[in-house]
Amino acid sequence: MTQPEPSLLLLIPAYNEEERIAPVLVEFAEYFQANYRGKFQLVVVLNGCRDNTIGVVQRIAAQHPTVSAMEFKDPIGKGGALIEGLKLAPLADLIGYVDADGATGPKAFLQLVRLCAGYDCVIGSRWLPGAVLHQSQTWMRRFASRCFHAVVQALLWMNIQDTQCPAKVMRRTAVEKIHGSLLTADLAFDVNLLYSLKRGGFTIREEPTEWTDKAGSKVTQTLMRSSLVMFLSVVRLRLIYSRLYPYLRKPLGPLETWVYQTLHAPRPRPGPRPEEEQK
Ligand SMILES: Nc1nc2c(ncn2[C@@H]2O[C@H](COP(=O)(O)OP(=O)(O)O)[C@@H](O)[C@H]2O)c(=O)[nH]1
Ligand SMILES: [Mg+2]
Repeated sequence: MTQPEPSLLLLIPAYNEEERIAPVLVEFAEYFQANYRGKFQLVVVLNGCRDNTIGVVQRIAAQHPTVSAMEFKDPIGKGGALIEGLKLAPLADLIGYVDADGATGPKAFLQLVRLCAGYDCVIGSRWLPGAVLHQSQTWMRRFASRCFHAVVQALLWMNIQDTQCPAKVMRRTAVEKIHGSLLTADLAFDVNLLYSLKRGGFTIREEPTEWTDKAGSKVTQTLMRSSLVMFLSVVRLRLIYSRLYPYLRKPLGPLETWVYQTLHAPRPRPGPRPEEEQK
């Protein structure tokens, strides 16, 4: 008899996704029901949606009991939504996330899940040889992505080619250990997550994945502003882990509030107090 597989919780952050999310939820629910020999739960984490994403998710959830939703009224951002979703980590052995637009399909995600047997975290990569891009991002997005990668590498030295691919899966133990150090609510959340895992001594495997860029991205519509916010969040992360941070924490507080408010970006969680151990 074949061994059961670890229980799996898949989070999907969603903001105004009523047009794109339904087929993705059905595809994941059906694929995992047919192909996964462990408990599977899919939780959509919504916040501040101005459309009927919640209605669409509830309709699918009524037909597929593995699907459910968590909704937050405040504009907590994609990172903020994932920080909330990751609080559900005790529900499963493995916790992962993908985007609501189906850029990563269930088959590609399951490949990452199965690799997680040997690592604490497995992340999909669009920039490693072997990646299959059925539809690439626009050249502007790819250019922005490589500039961002250069900044992340220069400041944090993680040697990860694609920190931003939203196809990641982690062991519960790793998520629980680092959750308190997840402070970034915007799209640089992934960098914060990976940096915390590295600092915690957890193993990360970057694996070429299959990817189809989808129309309807909200990030592309606000690329300049999103990129600036992400850049500032990576600099902030660097500062938080610098020796100077105990002296910078106080003066930076009001500046941070002003910057994120001015840029209409979700506010990060406050950095650790000097007496708190930096994890
Ligand atoms: N919960 C939540 N999800 C968000 C927010 N902003 C973006 N997302 C989700 O993040 C994912 C990526 O967004 P998308 O516009 O496709 O960006 P792209 O694929 O990077 O171009 C999608 O699942 C969005 O619904 C947000 O503020 N809150
Ligand atoms: Mg997308």
